[in-house]
Amino acid sequence: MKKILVANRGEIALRIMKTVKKMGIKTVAVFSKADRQSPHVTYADEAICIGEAPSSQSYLLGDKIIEVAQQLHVDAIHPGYGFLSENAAFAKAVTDAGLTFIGPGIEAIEKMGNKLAAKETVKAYDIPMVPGIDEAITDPEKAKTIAKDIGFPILIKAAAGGGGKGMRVVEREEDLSEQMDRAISEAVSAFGDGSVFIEKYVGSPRHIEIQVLADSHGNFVHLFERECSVQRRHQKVVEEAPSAILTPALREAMGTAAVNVAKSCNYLGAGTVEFLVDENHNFYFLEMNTRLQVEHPVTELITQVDLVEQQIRIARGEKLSFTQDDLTIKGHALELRVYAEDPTDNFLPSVGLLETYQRPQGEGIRVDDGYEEGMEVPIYYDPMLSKLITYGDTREEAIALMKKAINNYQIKGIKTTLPFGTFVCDHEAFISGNFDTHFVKQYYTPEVLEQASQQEAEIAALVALKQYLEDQKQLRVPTH
Ligand code: MV4
Repeated sequence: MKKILVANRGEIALRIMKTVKKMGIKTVAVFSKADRQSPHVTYADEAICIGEAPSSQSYLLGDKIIEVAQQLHVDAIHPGYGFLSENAAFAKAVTDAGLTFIGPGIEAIEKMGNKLAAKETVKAYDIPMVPGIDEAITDPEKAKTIAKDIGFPILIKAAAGGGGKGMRVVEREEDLSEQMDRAISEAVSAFGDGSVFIEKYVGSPRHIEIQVLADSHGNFVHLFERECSVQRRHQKVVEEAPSAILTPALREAMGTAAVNVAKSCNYLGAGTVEFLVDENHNFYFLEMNTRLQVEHPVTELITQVDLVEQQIRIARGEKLSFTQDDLTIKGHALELRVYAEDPTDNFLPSVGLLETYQRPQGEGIRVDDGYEEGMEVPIYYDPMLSKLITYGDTREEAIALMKKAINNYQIKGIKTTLPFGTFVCDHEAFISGNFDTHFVKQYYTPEVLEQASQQEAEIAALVALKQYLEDQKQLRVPTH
């Protein structure tokens, strides 16, 4: 493999290229007209403009990207996350064009892309799943029987769904048929597939996922967990590794289950198996993500494994150079997603000119980003500006470092979720580890940030006043 094209933009394109370059492989960037000045473009050995700013006219143009790859004699395509990364048709087109898709096979993408197909695929492996049904349902009467059997509250989910779309909690039997109609029509309009199914609703779950790697020689390992329970409307905000609540025994049980999920679909490369964990520490398989995830850096820090390097080695047909027994957890890592959003105004996107942009630096601090001072943050894409990642010996150390790093991050010109990160790190529930997926909804109001910034302003005013009085004293010293 001599040349890799990265079919993505922003921080992840840059992060992938850094490893590609480190491995002595040439990099090709593709970019839209809105990203001409982006670091991922200037960093690459070669860069080609593939279209207009909207991703439907650039980063989602699979055929165009493959055409560029062939013209530039590229060997492989890394899709990053989002865009074409979990598009089986794209993976197939890449392979059909004689190129290597850095990711799993087409069947694994297809099977894991549909929740019902995923349940079917893992059936033979005895993976714990939330009580429920494993086939699509349309008849409200049948649904009623099943729901009563499972016991309310139940959750209606779309088979093709993701990110919570098409999900409906139903508390009472009399609401079921109406909620089912809604779920079906939501699923049709969002995914073009109205298949829905029913599960027992887990009321206060934690979202814990396991990173896996699989090579083409039949070797599978897991790289422990990431806790992603701090999220807002299905958008993750803070992730960490390891989780504050997993015991070694539970970690091993979940790791084994994750590896079995990967085996069930003949997985290849890096993947993530998502679980819900309830109050009694029962875990249930939710779905598998067949891509490199946004939050992969926390796993890299605690395992000292470069996941992108592993993806490339696996795609080249190499055997994994380590076994499960070689892997251990060292230290604790936290990641804060810094969004260009205003946390005091309902997380409204805040795009525009990055007048000041200075990263925090120092030991235990990693910043994965795709912007520089003076750049415009475009409205066309995901509003994530950067990932602020800290690493320490303990969870307490990682949290303390995160607070310091947030304070040393200088961003002017746009609003960001940095103050929201401080709110999380200062919250008793987060510090104690006693939180679930309802954390943000449960504890966050814009007022808590305004109070915090009000307090900060008062302290600043007092400091200024003290200095002023000191200066006055000095001035009063007689000069003759
Ligand atoms: C659930 C659940 C409770 N019970 N399934 C949300 C997105 C999709 N990946 C699965 N999701 C959930 N499935 C049962 N049976 C609660 C959620 C859920 C959630 C899961 C992970 C992270 C954040 C979440 C926020 C709300 C609901």
